Amino acid sequence: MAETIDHRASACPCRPTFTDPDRLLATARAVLDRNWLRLSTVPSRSLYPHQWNWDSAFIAIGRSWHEQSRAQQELEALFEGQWSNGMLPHIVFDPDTPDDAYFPGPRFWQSERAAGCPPQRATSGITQPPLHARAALEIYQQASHEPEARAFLERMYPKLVAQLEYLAGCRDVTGNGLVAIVHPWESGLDNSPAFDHVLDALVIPDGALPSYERRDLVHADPTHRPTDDAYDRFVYLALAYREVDYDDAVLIDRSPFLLEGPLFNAIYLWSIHALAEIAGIVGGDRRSHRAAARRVHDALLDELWSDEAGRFVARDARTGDHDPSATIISFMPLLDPELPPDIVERLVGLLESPCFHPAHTEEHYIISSFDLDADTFDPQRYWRGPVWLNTNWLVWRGLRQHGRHDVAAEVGDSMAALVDRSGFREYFSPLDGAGFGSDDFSWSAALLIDRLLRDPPAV
Ligand code: 9WN
Repeated sequence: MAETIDHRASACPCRPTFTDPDRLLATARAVLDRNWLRLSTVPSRSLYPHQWNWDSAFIAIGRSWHEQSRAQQELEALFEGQWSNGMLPHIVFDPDTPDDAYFPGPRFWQSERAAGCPPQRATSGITQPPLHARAALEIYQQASHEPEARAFLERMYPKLVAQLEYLAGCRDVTGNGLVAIVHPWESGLDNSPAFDHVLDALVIPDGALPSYERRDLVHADPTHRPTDDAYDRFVYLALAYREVDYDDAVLIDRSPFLLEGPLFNAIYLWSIHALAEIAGIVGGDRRSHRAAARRVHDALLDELWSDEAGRFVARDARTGDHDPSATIISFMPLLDPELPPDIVERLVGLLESPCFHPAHTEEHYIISSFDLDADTFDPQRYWRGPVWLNTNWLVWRGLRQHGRHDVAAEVGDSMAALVDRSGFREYFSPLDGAGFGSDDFSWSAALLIDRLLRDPPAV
């Protein structure tokens, strides 16, 4: 029987602590098993009963440690929904799940209106952060059966190239190398305060919204989810894209929401570097990927780094305005392996400041999704304050990449401590660790597996 280790004994009293990593690991694997649906994993059986884009990349990374074949299958199933222009949809709908199990479902998106949607799969019409090349590479690196993993990479390489070429070709709207998102759902951080300044200015014409029923509120407390007002904006923007049959050229000409953000672009850059490594394994052209990475790196620093604020900021590609709020996206360029050391230091300083580090009370957790000192900080409402395990994991990986293992350890330990306290919830209060949203949430399980196995807690 596995020995129970109490990490509380050795840790500083104000550091997040947890017990029995073996039990956490076993429970995480059981969550992923329960959420496996024939060929892929649902984020949650209740709230999100289909396959989601960046969720699947996180899930595949977690699975890569102990089940190579399901990890590969996860990504291959997702790419069944890829459009012929390379766009990888943010939802690939399960054909056997009723349309009204999730809103907006396939009848809302009408993906068949887009010329390139695969005929056999209904999908949404927008994308999400492109973590998949990184996930594919990590599956290869963890694989117990190398020839099978190499064949998997050979199948995936052209699809991953197409995905990233779509972004470079159709979403680099200002020609600076950065990719713009056209909808808050594309960010993965739907109601983040980072989008307030654009969404608050959005005027929805009378009669432009159909009546619709939110399904999320059947499964979750309304005070923990985006407001109805935010949903109206999400639905209105999705309809505007649908009305032009998901034609990027037309949309980009008209869309009121065009945002170059540090999270989407940092993940894009991390994946371009992964693609260069994959190219080296399967005999592709590494140099073109390295050149693409250099361009995104330069643009991140030139366009999205604010020396004055000491953080990365989102930019409205239409007006050039920068978002004034301090949110979790500020840290994401830590994923850039070439981020200059002085900028890494500034970001570590921000992470340790009162904006993201709750006062040293006995119980507190990092990293909140929004500035703890902001007037509108809300510890319970979705992306407007709670800690999420996926954003912690991205910052944790970024810090480790830059050799900041000291700070990374606190971020990684918060992940385990939150799950130890509240289970595999979707998000958590940074103030007391209470859990919200779905339980049995897949990426919370998958990324905790990666955290515990990549950096095993000291015995
Ligand atoms: C809309 C599935 C997804 C995540 C997103 C998260 C949430 C959907 C929703 O759930 O968004 O895509 O209905 O709220 O914000 O990051 O991919 O887990």
